[in-house]
Amino acid sequence: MTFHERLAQLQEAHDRLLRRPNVKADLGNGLFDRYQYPIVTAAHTPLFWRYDLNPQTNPFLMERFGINATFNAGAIKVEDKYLLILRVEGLDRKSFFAVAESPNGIDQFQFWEYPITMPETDEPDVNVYDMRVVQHEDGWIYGLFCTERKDPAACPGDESAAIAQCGIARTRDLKTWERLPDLQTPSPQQRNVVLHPEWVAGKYAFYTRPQDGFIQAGTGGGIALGLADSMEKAIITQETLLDPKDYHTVYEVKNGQGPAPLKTALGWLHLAHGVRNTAAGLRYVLYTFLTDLHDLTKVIYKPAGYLLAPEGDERIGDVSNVVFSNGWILDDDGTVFIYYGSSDTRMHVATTTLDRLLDYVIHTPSDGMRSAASVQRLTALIDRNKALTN
Ligand code: M1P
Repeated sequence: MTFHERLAQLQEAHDRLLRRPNVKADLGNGLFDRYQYPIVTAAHTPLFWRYDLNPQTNPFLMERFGINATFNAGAIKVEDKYLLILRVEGLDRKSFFAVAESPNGIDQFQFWEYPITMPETDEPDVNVYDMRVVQHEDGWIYGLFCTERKDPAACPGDESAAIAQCGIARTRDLKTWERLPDLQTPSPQQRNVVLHPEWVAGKYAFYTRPQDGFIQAGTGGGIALGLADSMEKAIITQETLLDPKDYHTVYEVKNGQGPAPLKTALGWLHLAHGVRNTAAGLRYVLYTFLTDLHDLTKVIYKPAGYLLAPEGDERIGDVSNVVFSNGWILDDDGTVFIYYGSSDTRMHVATTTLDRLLDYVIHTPSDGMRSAASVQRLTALIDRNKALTN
């Protein structure tokens, strides 16, 4: 096959992938709909990223910049376009951010020509990932993300010890970004930090996830809230735990805020991930809770268990048995697009409505914390259903 024949075939396959309509999968659970296909994969990245298209310098038309995965995207709707700010990971394991846009939020996602050039601080990032994008009341769009660097205190020979901190950048158009100093908190490590979209007592409010080590949350047990006076030098001196990890739950090992919460008439609706231990390793699922409109540290409803867990092909990938969300979009008609990465490999969407999510969060009892309590709850439901048919 000639260079040009191969290129034509690659282009045809890529076009077909980008045009492929997505369809709702099966009956669903009444709460949300999954879709048949992932919405963004490594194969969605432009051919002109992956290939040198010059026959002189790449006669075999081979990939010169391979992409390993596209996942854990922040999300925002701007001028009728659904935008994902993806974590794109190359074959070299380094992640960077790139925007893909869709006209409808469920298919036809197409990458912008260039990835985001994220300015660095005086201490260069080794790896950046999992951006939460928030349109704040102050007029800026902020991107908060994890910046990872080698732990200077690592024992000799330990090439995996790292320090995770919250990087902060802001933009007006998602193309040009201004980097601000990293967030300072009392915790030695931070991941999954999210900016609250509104002022709180005239300050910026952050959901944090204090953790003792790079992987282990340790005593830093849960989602916390902290306030800072400015974004130009964001310093949190106190973190108040609002959603702790808990024994024998889907968030027994650790948890983390997903995207920024959605404001509803009944409270702030949160999406988060919870992590539990299994013999096969960690299992990541998504769960929800509602906090008080005025006291952001007060959880007023929290259904037992998970909202969404890895299913089918989602269960397999670079880090299997993981779903992770750091982006969702609430449309004007009440539709909610939940964007989630599966197994650190690809992006999916699930759609629902704000009404459904609120119905779920308010009417699903909280965790009874014992098997007997679950049986009691199930028996009561069966009794009520039997009474309907008798
Ligand atoms: O590999 C699973 C996830 O692990 C981390 O999440 P957490 O900090 O809660 O453990 C993140 O690196 C995330 O990107 C990843 O999906």
